[in-house]
Amino acid sequence: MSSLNLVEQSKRSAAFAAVDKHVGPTVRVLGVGSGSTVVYAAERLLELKRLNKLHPELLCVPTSFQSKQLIVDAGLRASDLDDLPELDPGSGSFASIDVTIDGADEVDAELNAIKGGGGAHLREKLVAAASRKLVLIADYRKDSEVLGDKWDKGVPVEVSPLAWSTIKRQLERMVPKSRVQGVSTADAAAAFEFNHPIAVLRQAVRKAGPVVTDNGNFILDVSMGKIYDPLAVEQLIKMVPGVIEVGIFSSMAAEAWFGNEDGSIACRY
Ligand code: ABF
Repeated sequence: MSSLNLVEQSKRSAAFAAVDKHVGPTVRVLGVGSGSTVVYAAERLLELKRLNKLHPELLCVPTSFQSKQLIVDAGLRASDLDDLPELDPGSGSFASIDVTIDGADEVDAELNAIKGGGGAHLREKLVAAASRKLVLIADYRKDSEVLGDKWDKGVPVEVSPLAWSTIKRQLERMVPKSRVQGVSTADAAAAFEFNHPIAVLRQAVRKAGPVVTDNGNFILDVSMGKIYDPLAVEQLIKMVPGVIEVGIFSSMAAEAWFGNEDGSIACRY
């Protein structure tokens, strides 16, 4: 009987299934996400490396300091995103990564995701955008119908420290209709549940003061209830001057793998 508890076992099952399906001898460049579920993906990569089931020159692109440590500890080679050539020069795609495997804080029925609970969503989104395919892995607590239904810590928004309180005020004036939809209030469907979002500066747990990301920025966690139109909300937040990146990944994931409470595995695609 595994010594892992139910949640950890479900993370591990999802991670192993996704790696086994997507990472084999033909994958030359792999994006490696951040968080605790990806730790199990790195465990499986180490096993596959030992079994000689990985490309001998596999390059891994990290999404955070933690991610790079996972790559190094698995005995794999790390590469920066900008050091990689396009995979399909002359095509419509600028992808330089075959596939990226990353965690998530919540995934809805249409594969939209909230990411950034760990504060790495800027690099995660850059790596995801440069990938032919983004595959999410998560435990059953992240499997949701609509964003904001299970994840109650708000949407992580990386912002410039220069004007974080001004940005906070602007985000809290967002309205769920009209300006979001670009049509009159009467016609617009609400993009999110609350009448106005609540933005909270993420504080560091041990030392007094705000969390500072790997990129030297602050994070506002923006609660707005259920998010009915992730793309509209992502775009609206992104438009606020000083917002660096939003932890809503609208329509970026090709698949999401979940470990279920009963030990089974589910793949949404
Ligand atoms: C990273 O890991 C973040 O985007 C996301 O917030 C977090 C998920 O963490 P965990 O896998 O520990 O649940 O991918």
